[in-house]
Amino acid sequence: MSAVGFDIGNENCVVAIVKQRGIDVLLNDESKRETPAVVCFGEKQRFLGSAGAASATMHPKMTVSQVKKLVGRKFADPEVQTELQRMPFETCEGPDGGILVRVQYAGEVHTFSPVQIMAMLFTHLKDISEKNMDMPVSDCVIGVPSYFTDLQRREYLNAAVIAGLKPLRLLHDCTATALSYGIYKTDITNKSPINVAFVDIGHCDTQVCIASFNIGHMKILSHSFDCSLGGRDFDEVLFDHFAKQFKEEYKIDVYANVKASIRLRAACEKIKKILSANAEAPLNIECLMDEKDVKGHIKRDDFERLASGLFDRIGIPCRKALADAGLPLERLHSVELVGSGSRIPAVGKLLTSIFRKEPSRTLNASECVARGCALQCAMLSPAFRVREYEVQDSIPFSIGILLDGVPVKVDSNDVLFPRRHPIPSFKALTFHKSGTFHLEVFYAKPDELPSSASPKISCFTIGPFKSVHGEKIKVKVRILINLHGIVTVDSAKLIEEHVDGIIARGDGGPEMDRMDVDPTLDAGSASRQNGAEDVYPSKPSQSSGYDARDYKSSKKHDIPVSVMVYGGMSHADLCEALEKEIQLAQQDRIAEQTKERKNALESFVYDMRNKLFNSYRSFATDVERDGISRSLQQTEDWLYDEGDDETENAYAMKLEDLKKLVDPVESRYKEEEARAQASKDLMN
Ligand code: ATP
Ligand code: K
Ligand code: MG
Repeated sequence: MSAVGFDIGNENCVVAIVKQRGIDVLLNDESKRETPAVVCFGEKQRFLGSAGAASATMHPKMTVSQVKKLVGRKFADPEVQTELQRMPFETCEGPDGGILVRVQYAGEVHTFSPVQIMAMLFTHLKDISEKNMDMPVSDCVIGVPSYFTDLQRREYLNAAVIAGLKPLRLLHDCTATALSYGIYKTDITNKSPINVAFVDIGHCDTQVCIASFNIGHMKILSHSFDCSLGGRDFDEVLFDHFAKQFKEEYKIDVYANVKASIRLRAACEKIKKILSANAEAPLNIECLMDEKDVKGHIKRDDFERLASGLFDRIGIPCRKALADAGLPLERLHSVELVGSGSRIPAVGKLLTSIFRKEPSRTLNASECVARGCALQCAMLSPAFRVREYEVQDSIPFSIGILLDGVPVKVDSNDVLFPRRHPIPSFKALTFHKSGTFHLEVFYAKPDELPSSASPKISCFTIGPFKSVHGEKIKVKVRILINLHGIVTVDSAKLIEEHVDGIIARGDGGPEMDRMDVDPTLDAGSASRQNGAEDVYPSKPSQSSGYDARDYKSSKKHDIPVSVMVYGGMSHADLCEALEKEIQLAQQDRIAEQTKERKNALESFVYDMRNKLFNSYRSFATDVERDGISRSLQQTEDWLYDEGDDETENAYAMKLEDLKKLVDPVESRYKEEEARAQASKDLMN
């Protein structure tokens, strides 16, 4: 068993695993700790991660990146349209209004949904971990932005399933970071918790959370974000600056040229990084477009001035997180800065002015999310024993429920799970119904959502069930916010009872936020009947918190529950995507193996030619040597000609044939070697 954590960034992915003595970040094929989040479609196979990134400038249209931004979104969404305009690959609208990426692959046009592309990245990361650990990997924890909607979380899970992974939890990026900070924090006394702000500036987004650490326990007090502000926006500022400059100076329009744009953007990202360590940076691109070489240069001060609007924006989620947590500044113990986008020095200065504390960089800025995820995976996996440590996260957006179209009110409030409610948690609602009914789950406060997210989440159908003579029956429905932060109905029970005035009560544990709700939750009925709501903290209590009468004379029957997720993948879609991924992965494997076989044949030819005229020389007759030599030459010619693009088997057969020819010579040589060794041994 293994415990793996994945951080899938817009730009970089990181894989961490739990080892006996701590957590390791795994190296990819290029021995790097970060793997580009890129999928490239080649003529015969896909190139994933670093291999994909290597081809980005060569085959921009076949190289898909930043797909994380597209998961669970609609093609017509104006924000998506702006995103897509920046991306060099082709897209179109899917039949369900979703996004489809169109690529030329293996001589045909293929379309893939963002979930499928995401699954390809997962497949690659799974591969990296399996190669490193030399065992199959499926249990994992995956980092997700805190602003991900229910749909985006479900889509992530689908992508993981397509890749053959089993996520034990989707963990908010900042929570993972906070966990990798808190578990090692040993200077906490039980007197008062310490509160820490975590600011993560990535490539496309900025996330902030305030966490409170106690002995053996951490709690997220607030999450906030700007989901369209990250490192790439700083690149864009530089890009605009130089594109304008080049228009005047060289009369070229970089915007109008895809390849030139990609190259200038990449150069700007480099300049930005140089400016993090230097006061100025040069720019030189040969033959950018129209056969013109361009030159430029910029000072850090000028860059900071150009990007001042972006710095102002970073302050907004920081202040919001503080306000939401209800913490005065003096109760903030420290500020931790993570995410590689935060390496711009001015970010530190800005945060110092906001939090009135210089931010610390205690954690590894690019690895902390993956490390926290791996740790959480080990904590959730029965195969590992990790120190008792409770991670209490909270939901980012308020959730409400409609019963057959009418809001279910809790304390005359439309919100069933308010923002910042703990993850996981559940509420049991009691309804009085005579037949199938629908519970519509929605985001109750659309202002809280990222601007283009839909407030519609999902619709649960409870039923069918039978009632005698159309009488209303008591139905108890448990609504769960699961570990992934997804709303589900995890059970619906029909309660047949014969005692009047029954109230089911929850067990008031220390953290219980029990509340009584309007008992007549059946919106269709005017009569008030008895009913109540049980609210449990994350674990339902085993102790007898129920009025004994409750169940004495009641029987419970499970009622079927089905769900329809707005904009989600159907089961059939998922199965089809799974099949497809298996097929593509198989194709990649074949292509890789073929390459290996071809290389093996090629090196055999060179190696044998060399040996034939050196070490094997005296062990072959002239006739043998001529024959072998001729065959080697023929094979070499074949490899450059019609054998350039052959099957794995064809290369293997050729190699076999050559080996057969060389065998007698080789065994004579080896016999002689053995004899020489034996007599040497005898002498000693
Ligand atoms: P996201 O969190 O948005 O999904 P990500 O996790 O892939 O994306 P990170 O790897 O944390 O993002 O950060 C990538 C960003 O950091 C890029 O924009 C990159 O240019 C920027 N970056 C990396 N090194 C530096 C540096 N030395 N100075 C400034 N920016 C840097
Ligand atoms: K990352
Ligand atoms: Mg990140």
